[in-house]
Amino acid sequence: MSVRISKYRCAVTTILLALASGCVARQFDFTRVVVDENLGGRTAIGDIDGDGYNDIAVHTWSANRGVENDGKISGYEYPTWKRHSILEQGHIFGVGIVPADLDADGDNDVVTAKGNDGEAHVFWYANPGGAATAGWEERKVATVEPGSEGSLSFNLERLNEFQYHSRLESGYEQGFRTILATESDRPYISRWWPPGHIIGWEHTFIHEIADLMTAVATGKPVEPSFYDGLCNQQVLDAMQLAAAEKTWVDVPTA
Ligand SMILES: [Ca+2]
Ligand SMILES: [Ca+2]
Repeated sequence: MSVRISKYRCAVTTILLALASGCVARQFDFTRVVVDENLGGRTAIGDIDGDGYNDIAVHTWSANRGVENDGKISGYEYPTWKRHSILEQGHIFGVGIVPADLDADGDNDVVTAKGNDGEAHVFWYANPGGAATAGWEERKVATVEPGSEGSLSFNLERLNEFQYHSRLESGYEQGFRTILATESDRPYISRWWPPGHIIGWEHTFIHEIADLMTAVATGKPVEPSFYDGLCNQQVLDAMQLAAAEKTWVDVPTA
């Protein structure tokens, strides 16, 4: 048995060495290109002018975290990287920019945020088509309403984090901060790894079953309940109906 293990280890070691040597020997030949040495910001990749090649959209913050009116939204055209202005002057702020064909006309539009730490709005800019060098129409999607005492924000793609903003702090300390919710005094996480180690999507189902079995065993209700699920579905149904009919829709009381 020991001979077999030794041969197996030897074979594995040989394969790993071969892979490692292959990785070391392989060269990636990148050329550094400066797209714009005077303007920077959050970037996104997408075909802006519809020629089949990806361009770069850049979202440049205004001074003083969006307070000043000097932010810009730009498109840099591949392969010349010539800059075209999508918005030349605005209170540009927020976490980034996303190219997407919102109006399904075949051209990528861009979605981004405007505002500052005290107020925020979501806008999309309609691609005029063709070379897309000018004429981007600004269309407002929503105003983000901050809470009177602060705000919480959660992104499902970052399951272990949330964004926290408190208005109770002094003005110069205010702003969203990212909290990694893996300390053991938070619900559920104490059943898993030490602080700083994240859990994933599958763990939510394990706890869902555990909560259900505990509720059955103890006779105590569990939350969220089927009633909470019904309320959630009613909100989603109202959103779909509002989008289809392009009007406000009341959410029924469950
Ligand atoms: Ca392009
Ligand atoms: Ca479009």
